[in-house]
Amino acid sequence: MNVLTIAGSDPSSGAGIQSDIRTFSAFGCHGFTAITAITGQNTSKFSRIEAVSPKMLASQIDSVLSDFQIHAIKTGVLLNSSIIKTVYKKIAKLPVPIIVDPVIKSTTGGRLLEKSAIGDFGQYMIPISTVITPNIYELETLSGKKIKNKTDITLAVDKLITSGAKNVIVTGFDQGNKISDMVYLKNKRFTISGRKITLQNHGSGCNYSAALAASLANGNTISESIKTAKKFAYESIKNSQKLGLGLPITKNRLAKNEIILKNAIEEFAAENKIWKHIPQCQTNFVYSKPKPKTTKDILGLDGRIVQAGNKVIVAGEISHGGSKHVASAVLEMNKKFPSIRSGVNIKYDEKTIAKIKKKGLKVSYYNRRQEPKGNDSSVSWGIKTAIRNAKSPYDAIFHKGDFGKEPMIILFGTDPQDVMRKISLIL
Ligand code: PXL
Repeated sequence: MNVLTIAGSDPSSGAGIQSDIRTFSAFGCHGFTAITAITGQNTSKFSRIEAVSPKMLASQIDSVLSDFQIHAIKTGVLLNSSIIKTVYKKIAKLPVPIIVDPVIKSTTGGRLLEKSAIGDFGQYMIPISTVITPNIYELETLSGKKIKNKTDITLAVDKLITSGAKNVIVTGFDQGNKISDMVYLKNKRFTISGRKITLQNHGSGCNYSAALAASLANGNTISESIKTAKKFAYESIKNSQKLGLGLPITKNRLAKNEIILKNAIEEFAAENKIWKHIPQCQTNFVYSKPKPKTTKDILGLDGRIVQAGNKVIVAGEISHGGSKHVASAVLEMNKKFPSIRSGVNIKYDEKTIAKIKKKGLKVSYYNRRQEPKGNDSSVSWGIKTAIRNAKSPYDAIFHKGDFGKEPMIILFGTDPQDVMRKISLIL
């Protein structure tokens, strides 16, 4: 599919059109560009920005639109009123999704939208957006409302909706150790929370909005594209590289499943006091490809996450078929609920179960004493028994052991990040 980005040039290639092209490629899309402004910047210093002439911008957009069918458009830096009006004239009537990333300032402090243009941005760009993706600062600027809490966010978003916004995603609402995107779609509102990465970086905002545009161009729904874009931006930050002297540059890549699992295992091992939750038979963390047939289709550690005093050690490598026990549990869960592809086992403790319930997670259990004799896989039988009457997937399943069998909890999720989100809820 074909995606057009109308945005600024960043010679350090961390943000702007250079980054957008890489993101579009990662989604198998061809990226087209119309440059609105040229910046002089690197990973530590923003030196200069100059807009191109409105005529030059119009010529670029015309050149692309007269030759190619475009399936989605993303806008980034628009700098001033004449650029905004030119973009509006050229794209307002096109029947394609328009993702508006209302960038105002760069992480390194450069001004990307002049103060005098904020009114026109609201008047022209907000009504033509299919989705607009402000961060908290951008939402405050566009709505004219100070934001201190969730209620303020909703009030500010409602103001953008009154100005013509259809779907609004407020990115990066910081709540201590988690960070949330608050999603306000035409027909539903929800929050996606994830674990905060402390790493500052150059390019993550561009990655998110470009991934959203590419996923929409590929024919996915807004809800699906939001999930994909979040995952993409998260992994791009996790795998960012310090190429220059300043901020790391994001990776713009759909991470391979091995890397997604490796990152989650590292996070798991770094959790405060996680050693208290490692059972005697140790821990494994697994991630399956879609529609697994056997445990060989599921990635896991061929060693274990091992408790060593007040620490844990990650032993072994990630490989297909590396786990038997947790992988069999995920395999069984996935047969009934195909969205569930990841899991981790932790030590059974009544307090942990109480916390799981208190956080609103869905939990079930099975009784190993009822296991039929001569059964091939205890855990497969157990999970099958525990979910027999389930209409939706469980977040956790436990058993209380049997003679010589250690009790255990297995946490499940759609992917390793989803499992880690649940881990941080209950620790
Ligand atoms: O990340 C926002 C952004 C977008 N586009 C360009 C930029 C920046 C931040 O520096 O330079 C061109």
